[in-house]
Amino acid sequence: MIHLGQTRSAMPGNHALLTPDTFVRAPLPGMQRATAIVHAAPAMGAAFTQYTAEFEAGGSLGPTAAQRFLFVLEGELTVTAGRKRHALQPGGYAYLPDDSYTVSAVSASRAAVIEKAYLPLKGVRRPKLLIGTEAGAPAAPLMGPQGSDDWLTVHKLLPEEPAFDFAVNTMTYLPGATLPMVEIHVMEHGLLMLEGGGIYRLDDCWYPVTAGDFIWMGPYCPQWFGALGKTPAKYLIYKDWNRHPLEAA
Ligand code: UGY
Ligand code: MN
Repeated sequence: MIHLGQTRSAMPGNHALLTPDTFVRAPLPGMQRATAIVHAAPAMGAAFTQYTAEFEAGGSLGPTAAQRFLFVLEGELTVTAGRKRHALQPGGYAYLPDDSYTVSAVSASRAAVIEKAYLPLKGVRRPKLLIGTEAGAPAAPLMGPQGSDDWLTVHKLLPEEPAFDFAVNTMTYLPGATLPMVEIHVMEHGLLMLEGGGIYRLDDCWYPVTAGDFIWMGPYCPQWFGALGKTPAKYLIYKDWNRHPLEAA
């Protein structure tokens, strides 16, 4: 197919929409039989890195100096810590506080990976290894200015403890559900569309979005979403969290 230079991808400054037709794969240092599509990185102004890791059977991630969050999209991964092994299937996730863990693929797999330098908080201990599943994570309707909205469910994948300096949630919208307000906030977001689609407002642009798309929202980027179609729309969303803006700057 000839694209004639057309794409839905856009990078106007304080946000980015990156669609699969523009993804470029390149291994990160230390990856074995695996490659990465780097969606968000300091080069674009983000204070974190997010990529999709694609593994062959037996493939593995390289080391990182940062804390790491993994969410399995397809296949099966093993997180090894000393003699302990944790199997992660689709919807399974892991928070790895440091580099003492290896991540390898049992079969051909894909995972969303988020990496961020840890911001310590005085008097608070760093978080430990955490393994979970989306289905087992606490779920609640989103609270908006008019109260809660049962059409929009949030699964909080990380505990709401000050030790964590970021949050990762899934948000599931029934068809027709919307964010209850245009949000403008200091936190940035990395967002991977997992299912369905709709319209995302980012700053003063309205974009059609669908499963597989990635969105980065910089601090204070106006944002709103409405789900379209006959099936729910779901996304995985990262935000920096629990830290004073003066510390994070
Ligand atoms: O957590 C959030 O800020 C979330 N409600 N933002 C979003 O979905 N764009
Ligand atoms: Mn938001």
